[in-house]
Amino acid sequence: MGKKTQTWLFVGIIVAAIAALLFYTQQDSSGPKSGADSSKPTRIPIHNWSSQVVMAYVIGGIIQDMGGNVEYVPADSQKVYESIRIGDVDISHEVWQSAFGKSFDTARDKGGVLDWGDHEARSLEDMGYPNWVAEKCPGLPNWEALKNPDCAKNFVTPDSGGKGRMLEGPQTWHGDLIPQRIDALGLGDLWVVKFAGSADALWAELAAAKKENRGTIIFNWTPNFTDGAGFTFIDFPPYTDGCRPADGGDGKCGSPDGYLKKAVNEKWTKTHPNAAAMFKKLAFTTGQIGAMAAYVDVDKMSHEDAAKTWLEKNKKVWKAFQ
Ligand code: TMO
Repeated sequence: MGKKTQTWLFVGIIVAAIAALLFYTQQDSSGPKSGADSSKPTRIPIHNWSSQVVMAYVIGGIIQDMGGNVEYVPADSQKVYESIRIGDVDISHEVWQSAFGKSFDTARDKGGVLDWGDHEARSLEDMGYPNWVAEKCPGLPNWEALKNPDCAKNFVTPDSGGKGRMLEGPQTWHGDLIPQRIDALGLGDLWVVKFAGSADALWAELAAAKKENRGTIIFNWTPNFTDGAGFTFIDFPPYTDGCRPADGGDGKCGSPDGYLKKAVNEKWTKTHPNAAAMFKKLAFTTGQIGAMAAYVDVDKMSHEDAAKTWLEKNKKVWKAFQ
């Protein structure tokens, strides 16, 4: 073989090798080989309460640990189920029955959204008070204690027009659910419901009421950082299917002992089978979710740092989902 021919043969082999390499890397990124997840990011929604945001980064961290990619998408907590249905968002990791059950059911029934199972934690979302407030309204936690004008007067604030004030969360969570209920139960002459602009405004109200030693009733939920910190939910008449005005009822009912669910876009389960299997297994307890919130609302960590800390301290918990 002449020197020239040898050189050209060598160049030919190199070119073929590069072409083969390019072909295989291309194959890799253009879709899953059998059993592997697509490299397309899993889009995880971010809402406006602490455990949800921390858990978004926790789940993102678990997926990244499996070699997957993630993207965080700020999203409205009601509209997100339709976004998942049409494929703009891939998963939801905190579907709270009381607040979002109806939006979730509507999207699931249209097709494209799957129920991906419940967390171990049960959920409750309702009006309540820090325990030291009980003495300002004898008869609590029974809701009928609120019928007493001597109770309501201890909850008057400058913006309440002489009525007792209840502070609901942001209106995006439940619309007029609580004002409707207060009216339906005949409490409208004594009580007025105001909306907080953010979850932080609820916690600021707890601190301010304590400092001023005045009564306060706020919207709160469990699992949350307030679990075990002396917060009591008011006992309203029990929830029954269909009792809410949005479901055709008279609205004279409290919130359900609810599920805390996960939901997914159906196509994502096919393009990301490994992440989907992990997410189906993933189920957090009340204590685990409360801790995620506490890192932010008590320890004042950023959501990302809270997630990192949680992942570091709970490796056994999340490795078992993979
Ligand atoms: C949905 N939330 C936890 C704020 O009640």
